[in-house]
Amino acid sequence: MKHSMMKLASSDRLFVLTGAGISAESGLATFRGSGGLWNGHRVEEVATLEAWDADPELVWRFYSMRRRDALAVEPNAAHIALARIEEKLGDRFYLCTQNVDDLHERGGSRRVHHMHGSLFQSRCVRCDKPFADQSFYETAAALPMCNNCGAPVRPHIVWFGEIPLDLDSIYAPLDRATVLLVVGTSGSVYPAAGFVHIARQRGIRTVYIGPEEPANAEAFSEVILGTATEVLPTLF
Ligand code: BJW
Ligand code: ZN
Repeated sequence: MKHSMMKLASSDRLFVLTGAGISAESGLATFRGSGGLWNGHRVEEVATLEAWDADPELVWRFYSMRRRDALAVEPNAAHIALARIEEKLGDRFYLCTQNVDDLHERGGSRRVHHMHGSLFQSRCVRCDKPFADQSFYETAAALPMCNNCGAPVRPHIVWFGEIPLDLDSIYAPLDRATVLLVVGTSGSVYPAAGFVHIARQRGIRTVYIGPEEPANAEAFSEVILGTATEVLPTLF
């Protein structure tokens, strides 16, 4: 379906799911497709517990690079548009992102659920409590250890095979939403890729925005082909 104006009723509740595509126009690489490689590694090779166990230095170099990249870019018009919609809708708006960057927050969003973790937090593998961390760990000698117990500190990121953060707090607003808006995600990583199926079963409007059809396109009631910054500021 081609571009259609999104109209919300005052009683609507909007659930927004974003993916790497919303940060693409800020200059951050997406995971899949062109530019989706890092030093010849696929994301599946650096974003797993197996990778961490085998080579924590490689994993920390990857996430240190991701921190550097995120620190060097700015939120774009799509992040800012979502912050404006939150301002208008208040608690009838819920933002869930798969992204670990902080561009939604820097774009003005107040409440953001980072289901796959946060780039600027780390946690001790034993104490398990996340803490703010903007450091780079790029050599074996520099790998961080817990001040408390001496165990290794890892990125506060949800890797393949790990359970996304606080899923219960996602499903409640998803079950109450009257519109699901999904932006810039390939629809290939679960459980996020299944949110549209849950919404569709309840018969609500499900809208996708991105330059190409996602893997789960057939589940959406509307697919708007365009980039996040082209389309999001024109909605509502
Ligand atoms: C633009 C644009 C522009 C470009 N504007 N758009 C078989 C079947 C089903 C499931 C599984 C399975 N085998 C394994 C699983 C489970 C697995 C999974 O889904 N694997 C698939 C690969 C098959 N999932 C998990 O392991 C998850 N955990 C889990 O399932 O636990 C079990 C459980 C769950 C629930 C209940 C009970 C039990 C955990 C997944 C963790 C994902 N982690 C990563 C890396 C860590 C974060 C990081 O380092 O940043 O998260 S993987 C990576 O993919 C990252 C992303 O958040 C995630 C999604 O990627 P995204 O955002 O979709 O990016 P791309 O690159 O794929 O797409 C970009 C899109 O943008 C494209 O479509 C472009 O067109 C578009 N675009 N420019 C708008 N300007
Ligand atoms: Zn510890």
